[in-house]
Amino acid sequence: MLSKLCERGDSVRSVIIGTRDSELALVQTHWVQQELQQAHPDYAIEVLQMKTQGDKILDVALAKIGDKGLFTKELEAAMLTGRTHLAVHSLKDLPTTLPEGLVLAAITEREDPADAVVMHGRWDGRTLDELPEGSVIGTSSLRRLAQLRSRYPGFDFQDIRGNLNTRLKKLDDGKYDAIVLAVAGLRRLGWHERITQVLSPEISLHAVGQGALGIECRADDPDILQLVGVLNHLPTALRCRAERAMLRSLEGGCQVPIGVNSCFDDDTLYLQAVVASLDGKHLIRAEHTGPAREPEAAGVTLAGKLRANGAQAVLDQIFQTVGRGS
Ligand code: DPM
Repeated sequence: MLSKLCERGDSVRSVIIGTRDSELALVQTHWVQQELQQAHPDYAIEVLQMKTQGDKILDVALAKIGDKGLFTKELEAAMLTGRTHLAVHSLKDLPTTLPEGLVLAAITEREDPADAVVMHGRWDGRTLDELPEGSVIGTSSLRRLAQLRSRYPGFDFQDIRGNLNTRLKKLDDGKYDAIVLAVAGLRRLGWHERITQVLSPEISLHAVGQGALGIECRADDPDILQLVGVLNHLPTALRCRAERAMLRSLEGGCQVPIGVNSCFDDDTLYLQAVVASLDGKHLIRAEHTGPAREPEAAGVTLAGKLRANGAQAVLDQIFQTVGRGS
């Protein structure tokens, strides 16, 4: 299939990566392009940029859109119609159930998956603990909102949209006292110096798959499956497969306030997770330790423990408010 599609000149075959055209997506995709090109010098690794639905509706609060695969649908259609061979996603933006015919072919080594605070200059040197009541904290993540609201009920949480540069500018303009973002995104875009505090798992459990990239391709494309295999990082893949199995089992989309933390050591997976109500009043927690050779089973068991601790009622309430999301 591949050779038929992309014969180019005598021997060089081109492999086309589809990507969103956001700055972060492009940095991530170019990294993947470089890695693949190094590992497979006989191929020409190319990039095709496109806009997804999520890139087009920037002024609506993400949580209110609630459509499945907001940032992935167009990229997936391009693979299914043969315009591209693979897609690079922030794993946390990739729904846990993929369209028929597509698979998660590789998961790259994870950046620090934690959340980070970027403080306004007027509070230089302070942490969230040291901000006064009423401080305005910018986030559009329901997961961050719920966990932070539980710990800091006195803060005024406000939505913030736009890409990283836009958000940093809104912060600098003085509309917010602090904003919360992923360490991984800030690092990849070269903004790590703006991080004033990395949030510990006690304060904020990260999103499922946060910090890792997911490489998606067609299930019936063995050449590409093999080609992208070099990108798979086993410890990250085991952790993320367990995290995704937990999320899939809870039927929570990427906009449902579910946080997780995982660790892989000595063939064992250590998992902890939280399901939080939007007002931050109910945080249902659970932990699970299990053999890493069955990451999905570990994730499903963790989901079962969350349910046993009362997560379903919290989830039902959230689904009523924001829909099931993606
Ligand atoms: C998802 C969430 C956010 C992104 C929700 C969450 C943050 C939304 C927002 C599922 N995807 O984390 O609870 O703040 O408006 C996103 C970011 C990255 C990938 C940015 C970020 C970079 C980190 C990574 C948006 N997707 O989380 O600050 O690659 O994991």
